[in-house]
Amino acid sequence: MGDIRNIVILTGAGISAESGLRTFRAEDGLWEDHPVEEVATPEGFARDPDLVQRFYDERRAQVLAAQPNPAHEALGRLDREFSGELLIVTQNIDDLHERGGASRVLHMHGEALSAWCLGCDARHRWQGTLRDGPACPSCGQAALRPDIVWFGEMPYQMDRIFRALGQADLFLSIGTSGAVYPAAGFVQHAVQSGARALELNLEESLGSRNFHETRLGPASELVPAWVEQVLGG
Ligand code: BV8
Repeated sequence: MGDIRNIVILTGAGISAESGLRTFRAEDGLWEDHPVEEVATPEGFARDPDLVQRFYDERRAQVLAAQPNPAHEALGRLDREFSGELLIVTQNIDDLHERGGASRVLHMHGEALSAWCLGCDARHRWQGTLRDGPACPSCGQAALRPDIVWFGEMPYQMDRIFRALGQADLFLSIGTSGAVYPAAGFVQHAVQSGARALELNLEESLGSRNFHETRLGPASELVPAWVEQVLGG
């Protein structure tokens, strides 16, 4: 692994599963009899804002109650000790990568602990409820929505992500089913740009065929072992 100078890591709900945050597949994508795709959309928010605000209030509270697991902490160690280029692109809206010690983290689908004002476009760190229409700290309007990328919305910082994928010599995917685009297409882009592709997941994913190697098992075991291999190697 000595020749690895530029790593891009994509993480999904599976890396936070052992921290007690449920994955989408485990939930069968349902919440109060609504498919997540229905709740996590601008149309769903327009149709029933209180239902959607309750959904994210609940996710926000779960994130605050969760703790990073050994997989998050191993990536924190990698971030501190790996001297090359590193970018952790996460689909997750929790802050467990940061609390696990990583700093080079990009939340492509937004963050549960951030609120976005539709009145003035400001974003604010937010831990409480958004249900009762709190005033935006910047403009005072009651126009705050979860700072989350919903289905049909453009994920954040796509240009930066594709630049990193084009320069990576290792693309690592951890705990994602490969069901959601554009994240699910990142591996092909990285491989076309010459990167080696490694997948760490509990089970075969929809994208496993795109990887040079897939290791099956829980992230809390596979990720620390891989970090040791990269840093020790
Ligand atoms: C966009 C925030 C365009 C919300 C999320 C038809 C075909 C192809 C694409 C589409 C289509 N129809 C629509 C689309 C596009 C759509 C899409 O891909 N839909 C899917 C359902 C087909 N994508 C979008 O809409 C995206 N935007 O395309 O914009 C555009 C263009 C121009 C201008 C404007 C817009 C936006 C997608 C983002 C949606 N928001 N999250 C929230 O979190 O509440 S997606 C959400 O679901 C997550 O963020 C994540 O991305 C996804 C779930 O995926 P995973 O993270 O992989 O989680 P999952 O549960 O599926 O899998 C967990 C894995 O972990 C499993 O494999 C399991 O085995 C493993 N695991 C479990 N335990 C462990 C483990 N592994 C290791 N250790 C363990 N212990």
